[in-house]
Amino acid sequence: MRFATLATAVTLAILPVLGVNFDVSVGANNGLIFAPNTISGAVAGDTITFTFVSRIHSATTTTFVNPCPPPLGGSSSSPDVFDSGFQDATTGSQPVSVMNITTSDTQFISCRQAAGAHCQAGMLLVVNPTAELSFSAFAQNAATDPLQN
Ligand SMILES: *[C@@H]1O[C@H](CO)[C@@H](O)[C@H](O)[C@H]1NC(C)=O
Ligand SMILES: [Cu+2]
Repeated sequence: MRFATLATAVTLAILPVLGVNFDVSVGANNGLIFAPNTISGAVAGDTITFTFVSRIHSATTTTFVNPCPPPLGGSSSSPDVFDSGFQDATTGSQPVSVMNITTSDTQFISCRQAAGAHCQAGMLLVVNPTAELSFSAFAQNAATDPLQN
């Protein structure tokens, strides 16, 4: 018993602190969507695992004000940016891309496919939304953001 307790204590001591993973389906039901389209409670050390399930999409960090095309802005206080690149789910595989969360600030993600047309159509994700920095406000900005040429 004593040995078992000691072994447990040692095992716990050497385990790294594990973050939480959030799973996001990209292009669920063949739609121009991230599902879910908001994530709350994400903190540094957490991850988002994007699984691309239809068409060809990206998950790309962007800004609240100019969501499309994504300027790879990250969050205002974090220089970290993330871009999955274009992931092709049309050939039978479902590519996976993992984003490391490095801040608990609000972060904005969109798909940059079709010169930002997917983004304009609402293919958007907000991490840690607030009352002001909400999904609907972000989507409103996206809908009127000019397309990339
Ligand atoms: C995320 O963190 C892991 C572990 O530190 C690292 O290996 C990986 O390259 C990071 N991924 C990105 C996209 O930065
Ligand atoms: Cu897309």
